[in-house]
Amino acid sequence: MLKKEMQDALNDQINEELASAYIYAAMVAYFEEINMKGMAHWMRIQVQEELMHAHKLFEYVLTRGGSVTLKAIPAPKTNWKNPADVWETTYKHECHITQCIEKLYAKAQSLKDPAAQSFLDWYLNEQVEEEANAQDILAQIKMVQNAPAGLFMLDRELANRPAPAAADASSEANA
Ligand code: OFO
Repeated sequence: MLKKEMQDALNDQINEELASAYIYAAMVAYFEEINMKGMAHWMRIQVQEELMHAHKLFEYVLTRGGSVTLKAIPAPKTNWKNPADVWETTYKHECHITQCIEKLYAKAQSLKDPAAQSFLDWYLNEQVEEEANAQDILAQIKMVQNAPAGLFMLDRELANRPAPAAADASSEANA
């Protein structure tokens, strides 16, 4: 049985993941508005990833006999200075989520809940990938942001991000 303190912390993380999906959905709209179709595609996949992160937590709380409490999701920011600004926001947001997961893991340790620790291992590993993805794209966009041809090429490259089902299968196979 899940302790209430752990359950509440997991519910907070469900909210963080749904808020992440909302933030990235706002970025999809921004990229579509400025006609960066590849970046919009990348962010659409990211929205699906975040919903999957929320879903895994949701199911875990229920599987452990806990209660899921869904809370309000804050309205996301909806405009940015330029594409680099969006990727900077994305990278910082992923660093914030990593801190949330680390706190959640520390709570599972302090509450002596090894099952929750084991469950959260997946999220710790996922955050390494999430931060690295955002950091790589941010570094690339900083190199090309004043060169339209480079920006065009990067946008085309980001259009190749695979659908989450394929991405998850490979991350689980590598786990
Ligand atoms: Fe982007 O990792 Fe979940 O929130």
